[in-house]
Order: sequence, then structure tokens, then C-alpha cells
Amino acid sequence: MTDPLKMSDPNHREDVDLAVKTKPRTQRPPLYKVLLLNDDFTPMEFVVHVLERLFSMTRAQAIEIMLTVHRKGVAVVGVFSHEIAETKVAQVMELARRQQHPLQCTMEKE
Ligand code: TYC
Repeated sequence: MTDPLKMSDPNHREDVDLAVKTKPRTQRPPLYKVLLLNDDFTPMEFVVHVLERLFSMTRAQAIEIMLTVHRKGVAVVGVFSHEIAETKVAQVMELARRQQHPLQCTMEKE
């Protein structure tokens, strides 16, 4: 605004603040649950091994979660960023595939 005459024109609203405030929002990345699914063929010991090896569970924790999956059909085995969850799912599926077990692992947004 360089023309001093225009500065006093009430119809010229260039320098009028809108009474709207945007709340500052802190961005949290979405998290993903990694789910292990039950089946009738994968040996319990293999599932326990997977949970110890890939999800850093103690043997006791791994047995508990494996039995939850066995009884209920599914359990959350961890919550991660999208990239880590994808990697965990791929690692579980690869270990199962190598041993020819039908174990299934998926992820879903929390
Ligand atoms: N139901 C399997 C069995 O009786 C054990 C099992 C547990 C399989 C957990 C998969 O994610 C699973 N051998």
C-alpha cells in the first residue's frame, strides 16, 4: 500500500485482521497395530519363537500372546509407525513362508 489517500478508505480492507484464529496443532504420526492371526497348523513353538525374535518378548510374554491368538483368533502383538509395522509384517510372513507354515500377520491403523 503506497498511495496515502487509499489508506483512509473504509472499503479498502487489506490491512484488517480476520477474527479467526487457527489452533496450533502438534502433528503425531499415525500408529499401526500389528495383528497375529490364528490357524490350525502353525506349531505353537514356532509362534512363540517369532514373538521372541521379532517382537522382543520374553518367553513368558510370547507364550501368553500366542495362547491369546490360539483361543481368541487374533491378538495385537505390537504398535508401530507405518514403516516399522510394514517391516514386522513382512518379517513374520517371510519366517513363516520359509518353514511353510500358514501363519498370517497383518496391520491396521490404530
Ligand atoms: N492354533 C495353532 C495350533 O494349535 C497355534 C497358533 C497360535 C497358530 C497362534 C497361529 O498365530 C497363531 N498349533
